[in-house]
Amino acid sequence: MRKIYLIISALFLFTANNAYSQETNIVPGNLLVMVSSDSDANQLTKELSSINGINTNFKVERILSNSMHIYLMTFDETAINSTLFLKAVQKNHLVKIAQFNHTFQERIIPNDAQFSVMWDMHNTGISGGVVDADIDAIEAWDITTGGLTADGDTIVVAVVDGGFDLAQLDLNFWKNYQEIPNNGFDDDANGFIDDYDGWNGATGTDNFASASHGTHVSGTVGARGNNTIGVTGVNWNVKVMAISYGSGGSFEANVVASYAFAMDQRRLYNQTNGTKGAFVVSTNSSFGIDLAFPSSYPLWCAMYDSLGSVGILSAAATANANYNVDTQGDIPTACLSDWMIAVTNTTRTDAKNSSCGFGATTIDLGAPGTQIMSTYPSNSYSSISGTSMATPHVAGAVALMLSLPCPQLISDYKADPAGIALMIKDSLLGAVDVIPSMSGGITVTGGRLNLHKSVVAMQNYCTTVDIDNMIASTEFEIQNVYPNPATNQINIVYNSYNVVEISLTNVLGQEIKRIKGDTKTKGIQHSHLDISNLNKGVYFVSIYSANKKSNVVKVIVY
Ligand SMILES: [Ca+2]
Ligand SMILES: [Ca+2]
Ligand SMILES: [Ca+2]
Ligand SMILES: [Ca+2]
Repeated sequence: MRKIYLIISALFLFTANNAYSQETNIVPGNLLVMVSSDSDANQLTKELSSINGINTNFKVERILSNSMHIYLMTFDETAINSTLFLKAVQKNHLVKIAQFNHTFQERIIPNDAQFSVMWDMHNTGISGGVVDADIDAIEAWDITTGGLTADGDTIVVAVVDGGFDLAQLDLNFWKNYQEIPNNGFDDDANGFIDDYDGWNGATGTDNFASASHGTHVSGTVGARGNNTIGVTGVNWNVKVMAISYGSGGSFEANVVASYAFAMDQRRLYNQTNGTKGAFVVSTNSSFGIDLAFPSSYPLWCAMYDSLGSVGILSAAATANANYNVDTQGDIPTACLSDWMIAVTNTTRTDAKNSSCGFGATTIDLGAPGTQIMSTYPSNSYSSISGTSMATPHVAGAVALMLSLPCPQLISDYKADPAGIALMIKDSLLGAVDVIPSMSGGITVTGGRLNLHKSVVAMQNYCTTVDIDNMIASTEFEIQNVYPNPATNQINIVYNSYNVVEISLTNVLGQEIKRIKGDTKTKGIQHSHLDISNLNKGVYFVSIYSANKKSNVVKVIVY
């Protein structure tokens, strides 16, 4: 029995450390605490001078604001787990707000030579632009600039396009190191012979024409950031998997073959726990057919569900013509797949480009796509326009969101690739900046991509995981939420003898629902919450009584 208890304790501690592990800038033994009145600070140190018999050495270090009753307080971080202690302080009745003390640096602008004209990332008003009509990339890069996942996976975006200049020095292409190139043999037994540099769905080789369009799109997703040369990708350190549907105009058959390569690589990665294949998290598609309807393209549209089933989202460019895709059609952006994100084109003034598609039910959001500076063949750079240029901002954003050092996010994604992919999409769409040019029937969200808010939504996912259970509390606590994942209704089991309210929030911290709980007698209570009208994604349940808040439990709605 004792052995089991020890194992459970170890698991809880592991979770506790994970929950804040993405915060590398915590000052050890420091807390910032806001209390209700001045006398409360000393009272607080008395009440929490020991926890479970451990001497915390909790002290007031100095007053930070007299008028707001905010204190810098210290504790012995060698004696008690910092996360546990913070939770205990947060739960104390005298405390309004408590948090860790953090170090910070000056915000860094990347040193890439062309960055000053990259209004899409950071709009300073250059060339008639509007200040901050951008994706807030600088702010996002304060949190993460890319790199491996928390579990050490190399993150890959599959760019399906005509051709690529694989030798562009500012680009960072995926290679299949399990495959020996040009020996006529499928060395890694993944079903593709000599697929070393990527895949050409038209020729069945890994040879590509060097084309400006695919080279430009690849740079927006993931040009090497802060390397002094050229441009800065949305993600500074991500692998671009080059996939070609053939040069120039092509055939739908080649599109299907191209997507199948990305899907097979990710499926193999999932099946082999990362020893083979590739961790493709998004495709990018900057091509399509104007004024076409999904009914004639069932296989093409079905590819997005197939990609989604293994955990891959697909960012797709809508038409470069000003018409309503809802009624007049477009392939692929009228396809109905939940895993496809349809993108239209905004300008440096946050206007809608005058030549791009729209649709209140089909086109999810806008992203910068007008006069976008990115990589060109032969180590050159060029500014061009189109929905093609908007879409890779979204594909790069998905990859950046997954680069957060958040073990919980990655383990959840690996356990449920399709479900967490949808959560990531919902988080990105929920994080847009709502702007007039994208509202009023133009897009589903009414907004333009915001990279910073998208990354913050993922951080919220990480930090809101349930760690409160570790503090022994028999008075006021959610004990179970079931079923989980859920689709129509959740049942909440909690312990309280006061009238409570049950609150449901999304990953952005916005409250979606609040209902009165069924509290009759002291002890265990059961309440139901209707969730049938919610979007798929991740939500958090907590209960309130007067000013007390319970632990938080994560629920997946599918
Ligand atoms: Ca900005
Ligand atoms: Ca192979
Ligand atoms: Ca080979
Ligand atoms: Ca660069």
